[in-house]
Amino acid sequence: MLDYKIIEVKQSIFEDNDADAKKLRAEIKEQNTFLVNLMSAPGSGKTSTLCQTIARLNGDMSIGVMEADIDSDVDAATITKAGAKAIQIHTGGMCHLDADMTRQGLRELGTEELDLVFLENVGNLVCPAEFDTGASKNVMILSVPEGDDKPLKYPLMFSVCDVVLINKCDTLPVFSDFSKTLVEERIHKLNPSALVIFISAKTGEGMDQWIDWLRGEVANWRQHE
Ligand SMILES: Nc1nc2c(ncn2[C@@H]2O[C@H](COP(=O)(O)OP(=O)(O)OP(=O)(O)O)[C@@H](O)[C@H]2O)c(=O)[nH]1
Ligand SMILES: [Mg+2]
Repeated sequence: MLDYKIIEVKQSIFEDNDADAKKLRAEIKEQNTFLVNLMSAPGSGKTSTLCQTIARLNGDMSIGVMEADIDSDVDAATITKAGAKAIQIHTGGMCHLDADMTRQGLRELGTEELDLVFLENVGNLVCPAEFDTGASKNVMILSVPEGDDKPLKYPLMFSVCDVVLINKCDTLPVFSDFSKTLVEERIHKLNPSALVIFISAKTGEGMDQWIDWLRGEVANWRQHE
């Protein structure tokens, strides 16, 4: 018997996803659950970063994770082992989640008693950027081996994010042509207010700054929005 549910979600029948996302944001605000949409290319370190995040926030906040994938449930199993409540969402071949698919996931996860929920979106840098999921904040991960030119190639993804985590910084000595200065310049040209944090989910580098940002945003959202 698995410790987590696996659900199949259907693409929304709503034509206006933006309006539905706005509605969902209000619904989850009522429940006092802060939702973060985490996006990246496959393998950039979403699940690893979430495991580190869960370990650091454990005891302070109750955390849930919705793992979205076209197939498989390996990430939900990893997150459950890390100590958070998880569900695996199968998207039926879709390469993104829209607001109603996110709503279906939240319903199955059960957000009562959860302070913070992460949606690990389907791994790719194109489709997820086009759909507002209803999350309070969008965060993306770019990992060092992918190269510092990705903001030039996938501008929409970098434009819709509140935070860009540059992961796998422990590999910088190997990928020595990756320029931290250049990648930050390219991101800020597209999105001047994006917060860029250099991290390693392997060594823990930069995690304090990421956790501080999360704590601050949750507290601010509870007070003001
Ligand atoms: N060296 C190094 N490896 C990392 C780091 N973060 C993740 N990895 C490795 O990168 C691989 C992919 O990590 P995941 O966390 O599964 O990445 P993901 O984005 O969740 O992958 P998908 O869900 O398949 O899109 C694994 O082998 C991790 O151990 C890091 O900071 N440094
Ligand atoms: Mg993953």
